[in-house]
Amino acid sequence: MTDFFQGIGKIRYEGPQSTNMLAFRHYDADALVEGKAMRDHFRFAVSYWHSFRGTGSDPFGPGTMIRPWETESDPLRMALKRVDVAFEFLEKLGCDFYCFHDRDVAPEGATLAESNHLLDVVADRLEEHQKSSGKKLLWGTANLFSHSRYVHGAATSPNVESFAFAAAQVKKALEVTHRLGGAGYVFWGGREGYQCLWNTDMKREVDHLAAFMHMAVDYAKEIGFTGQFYFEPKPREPMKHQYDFDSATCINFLRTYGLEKHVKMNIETNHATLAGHEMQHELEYSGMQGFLGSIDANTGDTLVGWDTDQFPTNIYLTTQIMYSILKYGGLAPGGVNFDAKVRRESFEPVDLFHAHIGGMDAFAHGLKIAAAMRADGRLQKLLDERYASWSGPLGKRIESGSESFTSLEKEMLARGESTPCSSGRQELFENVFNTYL
Ligand code: XLS
Ligand code: NI
Ligand code: NI
Repeated sequence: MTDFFQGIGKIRYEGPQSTNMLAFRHYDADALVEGKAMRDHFRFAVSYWHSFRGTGSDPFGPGTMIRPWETESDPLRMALKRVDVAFEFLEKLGCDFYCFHDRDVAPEGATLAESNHLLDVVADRLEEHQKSSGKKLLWGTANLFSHSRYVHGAATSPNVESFAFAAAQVKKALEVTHRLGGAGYVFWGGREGYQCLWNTDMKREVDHLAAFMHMAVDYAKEIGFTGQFYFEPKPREPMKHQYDFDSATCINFLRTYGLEKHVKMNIETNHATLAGHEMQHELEYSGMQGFLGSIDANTGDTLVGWDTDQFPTNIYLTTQIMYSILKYGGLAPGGVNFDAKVRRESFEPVDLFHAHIGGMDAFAHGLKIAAAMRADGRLQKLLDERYASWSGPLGKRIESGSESFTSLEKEMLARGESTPCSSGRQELFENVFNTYL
């Protein structure tokens, strides 16, 4: 193996007592939880864009990252070398998957044909590494937001050729994802939204977005790509309003345009926060509708109002997430992708390890707690008690659809008044939750 991350060996599970910070305390890949290996619960992925293309730049200053391997001046040679770095990282970390945008892994050429060629060359290298390491592609996607041709959006651009170029770009990204055995493909809206409604034909734009997705679904069928499509909600940033606002909005869009059989949600924590929701809300909403597909694991900062994409370390959060994921039967073929970046101030290569180890451990810890909560069932019992009246004869008749306004009026005229409500016991529920932490 190469040795770009000098002095760092394979990260191993050492258990909760370990004081070695380059070891896992909770993530034990083959350990079984609810009869399933941890690695299969999570299907952890590293985001190529943040970890291998992130420079640490922000609106106030340039990049700060020290990446000793960034030495090649030729963009293609550098792209190929970076693949070696990325796979060394995956192997040392013991992470099974990665995710990429087309333009993260390969440089953009002067023409579409040239860009496609460059992507093919890099895909060869990715394929070689996948074969020799056993690492896999969780999902691929296309960058439809950085280039100036997408200044007004891609699938929702008022410029038809931006739409057409984006279609060609996604066609290629799908081919490469398919060739690399990708388990999925993500649509994140990028600049699909608006800054001002006076200059925006919203109906036309949203119709175009749907047409675009249908073309992707059709093309996947044509080439035999059977991976799962995902739609990733985000309410704003860079646009004032993005059409993929939150799960409820996305699911409504998919159903309206007949895409519901083909596309599920890829839920990201920081995007949920931006939408004014908790991650748990987004997971529950998608899960109850049968649209929970995959997650982008990160977290925001309540004191900073933008998408800070921080690594998740909060056990309370990861427990909530894993509780919902277990409830809805797991994520596969989706997984837990660290769409997260090390802080601008954390500029050394070793910080990439600390960040991912911490995230994986926080999730593994959360999984153990969530499984213990489910095994013991105290919280579920309290929840069932709260809804106990619905398990009586009247509730059963309503839930099975055999009651009407008229029959219910008759029932309540006879009863006179409803029985008093019982306490919601929110504090008790919260206290019970804390007993597991
Ligand atoms: C940006 C998104 C992006 C998608 C992939 O905010 O999270 O990284 O996950 O295009
Ligand atoms: Ni994301
Ligand atoms: Ni994000």
